[in-house]
Amino acid sequence: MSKEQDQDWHGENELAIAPSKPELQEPPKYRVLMLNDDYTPMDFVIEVLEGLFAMERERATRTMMQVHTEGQAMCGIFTFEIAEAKVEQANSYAQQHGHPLQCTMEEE
Ligand code: TYC
Repeated sequence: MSKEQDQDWHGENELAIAPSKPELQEPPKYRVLMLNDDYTPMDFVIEVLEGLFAMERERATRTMMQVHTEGQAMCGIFTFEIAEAKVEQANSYAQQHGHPLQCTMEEE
């Protein structure tokens, strides 16, 4: 028991108040971002957004165009482990196909 919790308990003959249950914290969330480059074909980017980020063709196309014109766009929000896995899968899939496409992640 921590010092703070212990101080909630009083000696005999005093009202004893049980320490409240520690509240569960939401796990932190991470944004996966896709970055622009000059070489990855647009169709390949759309394929990655559909296959790895479960986007419909229309949304994948809009997201790809946002990356192309603004430099980056968000692909999704995930827990740390899922975001890390998506970034790794996107980057290695692009590398296997000889494209410089890069995803990165940041805390929300
Ligand atoms: N800029 C690339 C091109 O003109 C297309 C592109 C879009 C590349 C999005 C990467 O994440 C990206 N072929």
